[in-house]
Formats: sequence, C-alpha cells, structure tokens
Amino acid sequence: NIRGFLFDLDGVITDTAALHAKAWAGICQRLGIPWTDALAEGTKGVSRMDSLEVILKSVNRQDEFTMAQKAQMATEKNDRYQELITHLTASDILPGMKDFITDLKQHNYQLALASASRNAPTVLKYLGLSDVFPKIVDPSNLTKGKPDPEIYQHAAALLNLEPGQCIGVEDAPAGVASIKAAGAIAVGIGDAHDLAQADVVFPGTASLTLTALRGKLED
Ligand code: B16
Ligand code: MG
Repeated sequence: NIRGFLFDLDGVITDTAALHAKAWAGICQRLGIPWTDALAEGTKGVSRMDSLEVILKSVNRQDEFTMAQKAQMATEKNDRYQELITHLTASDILPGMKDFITDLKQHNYQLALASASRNAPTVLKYLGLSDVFPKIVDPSNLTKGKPDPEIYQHAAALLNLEPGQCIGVEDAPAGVASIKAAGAIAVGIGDAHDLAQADVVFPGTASLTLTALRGKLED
C-alpha cells in the first residue's frame, strides 16, 4: 500500500545539471582541467565536495591542493551556481512534472524531496514548488551520499512512513541504487539500460503519469 512519493530534484523536477556543469566548468577552466561529458555524468547526484574530488581525480591532481584550497574552490563553484539558479522560473520545471505532482497531491499521496543539493530549498522557491515540498531532507545531516540508502530512508521518515510504503523517483543510477537499498519502489527516468536496477523506467518526465505508473507496476 503506497502512501508516499520521494523525489530527486536535479534531472527529475528540473534540469539543474546544466547549471551545476556551467559552474564547475568555470572552476575547471581556471585550473586548466578540461570539462568533459564524463565529468558531467560523474558529478550527477554527487555532493559538492565529492564532485570536486571526481574532477581533480580525472586528471590525477587530487593531492595538489590543501583542504582549505579545496573548500575555497567549492565555495567559488557554489557562488556561481547560486547566481545561475536565480534565473530559474516555473517554466524550468521538466515537462509533465507539475501535473504529475498536482495529481499525486489530489490522490492524497505525501511528498518529500531527497536531493543531495544543499541549494534544493532555493531551487524549489524559484520553481514555485516550495508549498508542495514542505518535507525536504537536509543533506548536511547525512553521513553518506547516494548510492547509500540513507537519504531515501530519511525522506520516508520525514513522512512517518516505512520506505516500503514509498515510491522514489530518480534519474541517476546511484539514486536508483539508493532507493532500492532503502527498500522503496524505484521509478527511473531515462535510459532503461542505465537504470536497469529500477522497478519501472520512463524514458522522460513527459510520459510519467499516475495512470501510466500504476499500469506499469501492475504488469
Ligand atoms: P549542491 P540531486 C545533486 O542534486 C546534483 O545532481 C549534483 O550535481 C550536485 O553536486 C549535488 O546535488 C550537490 O549540490 O552543491 O547544490 O549542494 O540530483 O541529488 O537533486
Ligand atoms: Mg538527479
């Protein structure tokens, strides 16, 4: 008996990945590190400091900087990112997601956000979705990022539900793994091959409706 839905933010509700990438690319340029598609993929759903490690490791320069220097780079990236998100509006909600969320509320499902981003509350504010998501996991309270189940366990707990009573929606393999490890049903958005661990996969947000989801889960 499903009572709640747990949502990832980046890649599910809005495409902030492009803005994270833009902000990191600026740091990379200054360091002389090429920003590649592989880095864009490798930093998806990964925390800010872990993303920096992924970037530095890609050119084997992770030992070149002190912790203070790394913290400074992360701050600079975040300052740039925070500037970029101020331009987000409701028109940046991914196709169909506003209707899907409205439909879930009408059917009395509870909603929570399970994003690795510390900027998630601000992003929701610009998208006009703050009222829909009063329950947001605070990633600073987590010890391990996705694929660890912790974030989805916290999200279910915010709703006073067991993970088994919830459906998680994710676009990244690490996120799907986190949902499954927590014991919730995983809905993947994207490539069925990349998201093979998910219980059901939709190719994009536009095709994700409650009716379509119920149909696929019954199959
Ligand atoms: P911040 P998600 C993740 O969001 C992003 O995919 C990832 O690229 C970013 O590094 C991470 O949030 C942390 O974001 O620097 O704003 O705290 O997919 O978990 O919604
Ligand atoms: Mg995501």
